[in-house]
Amino acid sequence: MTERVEGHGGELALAALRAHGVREMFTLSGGHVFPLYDAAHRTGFPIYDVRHEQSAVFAAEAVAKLQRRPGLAVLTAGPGVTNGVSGLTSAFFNASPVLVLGGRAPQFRWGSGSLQEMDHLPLVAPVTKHAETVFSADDVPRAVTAALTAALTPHRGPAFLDFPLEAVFSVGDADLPAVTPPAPIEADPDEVAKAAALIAGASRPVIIAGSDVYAGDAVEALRAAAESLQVPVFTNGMGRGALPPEHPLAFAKARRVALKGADVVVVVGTPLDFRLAFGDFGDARVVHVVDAPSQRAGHVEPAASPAGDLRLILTAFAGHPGDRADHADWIAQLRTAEDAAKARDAEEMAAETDPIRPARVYGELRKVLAPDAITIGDGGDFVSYAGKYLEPAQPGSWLDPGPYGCLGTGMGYAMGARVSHPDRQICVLMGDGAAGFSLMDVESLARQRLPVVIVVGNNGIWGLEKHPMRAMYGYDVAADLQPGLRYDKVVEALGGAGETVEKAADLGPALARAFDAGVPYLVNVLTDPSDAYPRSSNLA
Ligand SMILES: Cc1ncc(C[n+]2csc(CCOP(=O)(O)OP(=O)(O)O)c2C)c(N)n1
Ligand SMILES: [Mg+2]
Repeated sequence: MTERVEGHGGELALAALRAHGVREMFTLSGGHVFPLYDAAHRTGFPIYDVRHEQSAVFAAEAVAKLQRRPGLAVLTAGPGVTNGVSGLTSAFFNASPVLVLGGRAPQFRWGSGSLQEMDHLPLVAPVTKHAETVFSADDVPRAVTAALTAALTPHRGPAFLDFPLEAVFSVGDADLPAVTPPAPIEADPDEVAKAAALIAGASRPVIIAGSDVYAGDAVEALRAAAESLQVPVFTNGMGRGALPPEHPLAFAKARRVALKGADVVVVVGTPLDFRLAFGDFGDARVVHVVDAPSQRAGHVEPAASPAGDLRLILTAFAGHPGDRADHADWIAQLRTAEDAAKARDAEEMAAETDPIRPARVYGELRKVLAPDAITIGDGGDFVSYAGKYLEPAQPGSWLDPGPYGCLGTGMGYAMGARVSHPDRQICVLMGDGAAGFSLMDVESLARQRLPVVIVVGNNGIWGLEKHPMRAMYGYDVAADLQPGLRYDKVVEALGGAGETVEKAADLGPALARAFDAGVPYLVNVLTDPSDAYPRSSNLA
């Protein structure tokens, strides 16, 4: 039965949003979107506001990533929307179902030079799955439903609507469209069987599982497939923690050995991009499992590439009816490499150096992080180390910016994470450079009583740029920041608290205070600027 709704454009939008399970909005004030606030305010729909629109979109993205439901940002016309474009683009790269609702200058005098008059669609269309201007209030529920359906349909991604002033302020009525979850895409069964046979028959197979495994609620199916076919599993993005670290098939450190030795590499739910050597694993054959045909890589010729609902595909892998080659020696070989790397890491994480090296920060952090803690990385080298030394114990508890690599996600992701999980530890790992993009939003967190812990790896430089530039040119420019800057004092001034740590022995107590503080708390760790994360390609 369809429900009839009436009211102004804001009320009509909210009715459709609620029907899809949207439970809050992130925004920065602007008159063009007042009706959306009015509808929210009068019905107790939570509004969280920020100091820069990028944080609103990143917060919405964190909700979408963590909770696997749509996240909503409401941005005012013109500059509000343009400030949100990097967030939208990140959501597009990450396949996050984010909806941005934008204000828009009035249609009836379009072209006369109204305040903030610009056509947003050409800007956002390339980075959204659905972008539309909604010209009448009556049309709002249909448009919201269409946008959210597009966002939630694999391959997922952001959607954008804008409302001309007179459309959102005027009153209309409409039927609330029924909410129908997207039907699972069924992969070609022959392709699935071919892939399963390749993996089962391989001598040295490896699985690399990425964000879409979590987004597609296929974590259990991944585990079943890995166990049934006895394949070691590596993860990236939101896939991290998909197998608990103590699982006999869970690997993290032996990746290089695994990819060098593998004869079949199975990449599930993540693109064959720069993070995975563009899908070039030497002589190994590649199986690319994707959640929609659009995600098949055009630059690689995989041996098989089933495209469809990941849960169904992985479940079919688990039920592969044929024989399985014995992988015990291969798994044991990787376990040896994994254990050796872990022992090296443990030494680095305990090292007593002056100045502190990033590894030690993570060594201390591991002692205080709960298994369900949510860790967020925003920065260069400091975050690469976080990826190396932190082992998420649960899927959906690690937020990195994804392949778009946009600095500035920190406080927005933190806000979305805190709103999603009021009772879990939220810890942002930030470079001092990255801090400059979003630290002002500590004010938003403090004012709205959203405590989080921020650990800054303060090396006084844009490390991930300075070191490579020196290596390339023998000098560097535009890569220095003020050494020893008191980012903790900034947070204090904004309503939080914090402290600076210079000695490794002081890290543990400082982190303990941070997680007990009940306000945004920044631990400003002065780290060794000469320390550079070892990487083969340094362009970022
Ligand atoms: C919005 C944006 N601007 C610039 C870059 C390029 N970039 C990548 S890493 C990096 C340095 C980050 O420095 P910092 O946050 O201090 O971390 P560090 O490498 O020093 O640990 C820069 C500038 C980017 N990825 N995103
Ligand atoms: Mg730095």
